[in-house]
Amino acid sequence: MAKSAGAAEAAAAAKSSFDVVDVDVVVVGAGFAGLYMLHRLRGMGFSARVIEAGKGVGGTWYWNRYPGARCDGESLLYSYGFSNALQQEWTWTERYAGQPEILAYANHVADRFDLRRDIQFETRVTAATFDDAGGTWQVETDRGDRLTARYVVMASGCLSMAAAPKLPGAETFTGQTYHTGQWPHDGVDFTGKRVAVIGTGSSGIQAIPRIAAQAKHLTVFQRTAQYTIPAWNGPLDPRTVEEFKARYPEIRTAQKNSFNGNNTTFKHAETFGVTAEERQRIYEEAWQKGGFVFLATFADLLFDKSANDTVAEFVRAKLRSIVEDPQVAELLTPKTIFGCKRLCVDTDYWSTYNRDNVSLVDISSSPIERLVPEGIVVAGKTYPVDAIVFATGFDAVTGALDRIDIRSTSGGRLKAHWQDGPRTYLGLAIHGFPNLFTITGPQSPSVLTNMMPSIEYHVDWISDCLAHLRHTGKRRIQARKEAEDDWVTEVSRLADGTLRPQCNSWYVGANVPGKPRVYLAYVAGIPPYKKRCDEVAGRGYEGFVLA
Ligand code: NA7
Repeated sequence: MAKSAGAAEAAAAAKSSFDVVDVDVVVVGAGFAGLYMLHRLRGMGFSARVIEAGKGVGGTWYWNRYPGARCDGESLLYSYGFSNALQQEWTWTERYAGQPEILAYANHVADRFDLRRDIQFETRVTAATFDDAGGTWQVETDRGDRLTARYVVMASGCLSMAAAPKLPGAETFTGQTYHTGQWPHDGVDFTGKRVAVIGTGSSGIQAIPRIAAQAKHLTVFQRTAQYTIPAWNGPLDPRTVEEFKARYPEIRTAQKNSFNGNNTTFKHAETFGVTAEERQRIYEEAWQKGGFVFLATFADLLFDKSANDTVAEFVRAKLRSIVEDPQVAELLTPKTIFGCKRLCVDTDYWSTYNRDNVSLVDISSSPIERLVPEGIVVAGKTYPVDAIVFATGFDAVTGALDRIDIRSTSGGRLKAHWQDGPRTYLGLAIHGFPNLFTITGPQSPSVLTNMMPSIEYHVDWISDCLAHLRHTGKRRIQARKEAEDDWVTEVSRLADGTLRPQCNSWYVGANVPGKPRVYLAYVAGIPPYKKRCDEVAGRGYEGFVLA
């Protein structure tokens, strides 16, 4: 979306490619999933090639460089646990790491484990075809490479395909346009500029206070008001870091077995099991702690609407105490189910609306009509701006897979197989597409959890599976149709038992016009998921055909 792509990157686009390669495994993507997958494959003696669109490693943290970009999970837990040496030598500086620090960490990992020599950068995989007769994948790239591999692992990310609305008149707008997920690498200076931000999800909520502090005027276009909890971010106390390092092995084990990979446990089972005063005290304590811990107050918050109303009203009252103008406060007040859309974690978001240079335009009932040369038109009124920031999110979870023409001679096109929504077995494999694995794919816990332990679990499961195939002399693994059918049913049944599918979130694909409305993740948490996947492997890959 950004008009200034950066001269350095354009120049680097002439780099040579690998032409023809024959490897055991092609891995798509060099984010945290691809890096660890490559490390494991190397350790097992498999030859591998990683194909990465960016000029560097880091995936989502390579692309999302907008002001204020920061992880909403705590840094001491949002990091790899597979190497104790790594976690002892790396020291996080803030409670929630900013994008530059996370990207530095990804680069450190790539260097420390000497991963770059098997990564082909600035290359996009365009197609992957499984030849049933030969039992191999042929992978094609936008540079004309053809790679042959026995296995393909999609480590292409859950939030890697930026989505922006196609607005009438977009080509007439004379200012600059940016997308938070494709931010220019040399940064953007908004000093003296009139800026519009469209979108108030996690990215918008992080960027808005920072842009407001720099721009002459900021106009926020909000379609849905969001719940957001303060991060209370700050420097990490060195003693806390040392304590963590001393206990890391046990902390990582607990993380891998906790509900969402963050070692949070529900404080109370039932919202109405305590008095109203006690409830208020619990919510206040969670507010003071900040971040996602808020969702761990009562276990029934995402099951019982009246329970959910209590937390929603607590957060709305906080909003009213922060935002000075009652009309603005009313527009900012979320009306949806608390935690149904992804909860946002912020620094000074609501108080930003007390600034004189910030205004809010409600587009919930009257969407943006069009862009004109000087700005944005809503309900017949033109808002003149010099720059527009699209904080409009991603074609989440399935977008990065859909953009590749994935086919097999017996299964046809993946897009056709998924026309009514993704169909997988365990969120790891797809019937009709042998020897293809997805890391944190649709219908796994993925985006509802801390991605790092979820990535590590999937990479380890896939690695064990490949080792098993090699050990047993098998060359092909494919999910059975019945196993996939059952898993698809199970994932929807679990989601339908909660309040989660009841709002227009990216978890159901509602942000992308025409995307089938299907809950994209497994909602029951890591422990039952892991148990199931471990059992499948323990029973000789039950539900798969090995040949
Ligand atoms: P999100 O969470 O999908 O937020 C996108 C925002 O953009 C959200 O407020 C949307 O409103 C808004 N949006 C999307 N399309 C439009 C159009 N056409 N017009 C107006 N507004 C629109 O993306 P983020 O990048 O903020 O965060 C993604 C994830 O990254 C996040 O959940 C974390 O996991 C990290 P809507 O709510 O759909 O009405």
